[in-house]
Amino acid sequence: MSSRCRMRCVGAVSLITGWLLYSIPCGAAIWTAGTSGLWTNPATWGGAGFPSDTDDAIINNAITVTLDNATANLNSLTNNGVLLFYYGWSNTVLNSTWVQINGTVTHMTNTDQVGSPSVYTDWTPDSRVWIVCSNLTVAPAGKLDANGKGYVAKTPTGAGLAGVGPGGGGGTGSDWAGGGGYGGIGGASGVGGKTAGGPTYGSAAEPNDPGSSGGSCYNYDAASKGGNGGGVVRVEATGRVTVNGTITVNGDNGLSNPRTGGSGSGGSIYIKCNSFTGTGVVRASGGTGQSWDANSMTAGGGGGRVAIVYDPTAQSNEVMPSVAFDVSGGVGGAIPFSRSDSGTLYLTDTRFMSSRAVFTNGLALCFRDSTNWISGGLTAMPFGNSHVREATLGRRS
Ligand SMILES: [Ca+2]
Repeated sequence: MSSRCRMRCVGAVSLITGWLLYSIPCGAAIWTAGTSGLWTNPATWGGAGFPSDTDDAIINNAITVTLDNATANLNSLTNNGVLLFYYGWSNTVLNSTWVQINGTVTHMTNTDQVGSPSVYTDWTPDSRVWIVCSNLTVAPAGKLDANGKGYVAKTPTGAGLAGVGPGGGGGTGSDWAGGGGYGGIGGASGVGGKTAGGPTYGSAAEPNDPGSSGGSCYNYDAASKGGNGGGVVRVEATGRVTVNGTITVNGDNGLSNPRTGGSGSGGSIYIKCNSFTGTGVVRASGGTGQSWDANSMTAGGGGGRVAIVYDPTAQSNEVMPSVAFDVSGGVGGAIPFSRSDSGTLYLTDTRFMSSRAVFTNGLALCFRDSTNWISGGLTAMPFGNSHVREATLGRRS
């Protein structure tokens, strides 16, 4: 049931960020989801309809609302529970002037499992987090979590199975399989690198693809399945995006029992905004490999892709972010050939980094220690494979 806007609309969500005080102005009516269900089902909101243009929507703690179509053009959404984006790549979008994430936002796992690795047009993604807003705030306890929601690995059936997605890892080995690729190449696996990791694909400046899965091993069961790729988070904001919590689209680890599936690659995070700030974590790392025994080493998944695109003038007036970015490739099992490449982090310019940072055509790679941005770049690992590299951006936890 909706109700008229009261003062709590402003007071409950006021934030102080640096010297800036801002709050969510009242919309036309407040709708509160107190029952889990579909966004478009009136029962979710008390039975009298669902949020329409210029309204405020609140999802209560412990309630899951499944977004099954585009929302109206809301004034605000305050999510204290779970907002689940259902299938509908081109129409399932949250439209809201103000978005406050205190709980969890996620999406369905992508379903396409038919196609060839390395053939981009074979793959049709069907679920992602997609937010179109003016201002988005992810509170310290809030999270946009699409870990393992990209392309899903196949269960072994007696033959080696390639990974799923444009960067699916190889699956020809009896005891090992390659990691999925995306922003970075997936790790190869096996003595001499017999089973290849998956390739890179997609855009660094506007990433919008799910991560790919690792391959699955020959003649073993579900316990040797590859890891799924990471999912997709897309934010288009005309104002400020503040990330004090976490945004993660990591690939899953390959399973190892008794043989090994390749790990999944990280997915994509694209944030286009006027300005960006916060103290949280943005991560699209590949899954970590496992070691069952000396003949069974899983490959790591390649890193995903992160792009933060802002207006340089607006950003120059913004509180400097201390967000940690991580697009690392997953570390493989004990055999060093199992390592993978890091992914890509794209930023509009160099202002987030010290003068020591390394840049190539707008692509920035850097580390952050506990207090400062420091330069990083890639470290070549001396294992005789030109694309076997590893890098970590930001802190790992
Ligand atoms: Ca397909």
